Amino acid sequence: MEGCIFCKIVKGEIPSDKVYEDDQILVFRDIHPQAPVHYLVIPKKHITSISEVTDADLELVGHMINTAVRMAVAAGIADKGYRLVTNSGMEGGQVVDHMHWHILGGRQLSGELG
Ligand code: DGP
Repeated sequence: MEGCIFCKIVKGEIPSDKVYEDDQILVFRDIHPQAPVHYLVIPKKHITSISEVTDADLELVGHMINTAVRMAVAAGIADKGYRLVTNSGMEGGQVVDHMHWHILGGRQLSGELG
């Protein structure tokens, strides 16, 4: 989508520190990490937020979650525990309007996003 930062990352117009990529999704390091491991999982297709997901996207969302779990294992944070969270809308704390799942771990998390 025009003007979307994460669509620009998908297209390679903005650089990112990629951790995983396939034809449907991209995983990269958050630019402002809130934990020792802080990755973002995004669909290549522009979906504004989890609230905009349709039945046609359910397989894609499942693939994102499944990949996030695999990334947590690969990052070595799965045994001690981690958080997988997506913010939706202004009061949900969503700043970038392209659906993304945060993978956070590597320290004790508490509170809201920890
Ligand atoms: P949220 O508040 O859930 O919309 O989180 C947006 C996250 O995106 C925030 O943790 C910072 C991250 N972010 C914003 N712009 C960029 C960028 O250009 N590159 C990377 N790697 N992360 C970004």
